[in-house]
Amino acid sequence: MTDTLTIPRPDDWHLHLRDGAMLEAVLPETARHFGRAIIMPNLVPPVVTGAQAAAYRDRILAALPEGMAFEPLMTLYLTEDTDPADVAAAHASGLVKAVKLYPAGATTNSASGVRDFDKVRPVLEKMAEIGLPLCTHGEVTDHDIDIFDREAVFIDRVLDPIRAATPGLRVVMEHITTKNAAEYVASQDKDLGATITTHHLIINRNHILVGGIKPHYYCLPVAKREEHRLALRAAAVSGDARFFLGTDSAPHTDPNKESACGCAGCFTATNTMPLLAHVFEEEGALDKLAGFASEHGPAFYGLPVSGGTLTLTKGDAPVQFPEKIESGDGPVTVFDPGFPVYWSAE
Ligand code: OTD
Ligand code: ZN
Ligand code: ZN
Repeated sequence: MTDTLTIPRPDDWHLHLRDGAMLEAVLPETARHFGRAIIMPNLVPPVVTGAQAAAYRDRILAALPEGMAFEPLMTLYLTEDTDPADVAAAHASGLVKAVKLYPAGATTNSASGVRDFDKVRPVLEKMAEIGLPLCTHGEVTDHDIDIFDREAVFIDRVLDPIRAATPGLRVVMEHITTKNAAEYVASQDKDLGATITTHHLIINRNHILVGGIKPHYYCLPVAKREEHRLALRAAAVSGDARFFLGTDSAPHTDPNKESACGCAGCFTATNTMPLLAHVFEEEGALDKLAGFASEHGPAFYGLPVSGGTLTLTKGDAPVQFPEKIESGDGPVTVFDPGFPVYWSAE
């Protein structure tokens, strides 16, 4: 038996491409299936200015293999010194599609993020005025807040106050991992959206910790209890246009993952679309996949749906995805869902 599903070409509304040799290795994995992606700015040093974003976009396009079509949608890394005029110019030129808020220290390469939210108020006000979305890594970093509670506390202490103080600011709560976030987003207006990753629809915290520590399932925000995973699945297949795909595919080499202090990040670019077909089929919601992966994101960002299509095919035998991809920096392990997948994408 073979099932096929054709959807408009999907986009990834949260992606880490890195730079240099890693960029070269991972870019084709995304460009094979996706039309566009929101490119995270957490390089070392971060992409802070419009000029840096333009240079990074050129490096991405230069790394794109001949014959592949892919549009990087650039973002700026918000710092306490970000200049509202530079942000407005980068937006007006069409270069930049969002600004990224990292609470300082929340995740990989976020040391230059925001400590004092009052300092970025002029930038947020400018963004509300010009309709430029704010993407948020929604976790507080207070040492006394348990890591499993950091997303829920961020909503109360940071996100809700910022939105109340900045009417008209469009915000994407990225890579949501809790029922609390799904419920908060669903209870708000259309100025708030949320991305959901592939891996958070598949793993809960037991996958990381039961039977030995699994570094390739460790990412931030860390996967939560099963009830949260189920709430994310319900949101993803709900058809509610505020929820859309952002893989947060975040490559690290195996030595950097399999270490006494392993890096956070799951690399899902290679098999995300087949995994999503599996998940949506399991939920009896294959008809909702086009909305989640291809339509809701562009609608939030005010862009047309990507041109072209992607066809997902379910075969009789499990698909063998590569276990690793090779990069000039070393091997990168591809996310293993832990169950057989019969879907492939082309
Ligand atoms: N989470 N790893 C990374 C970023 C994200 O919070 C994120 O966006 C990374 O490696 O850049 C991760 O686990
Ligand atoms: Zn993040
Ligand atoms: Zn990310």
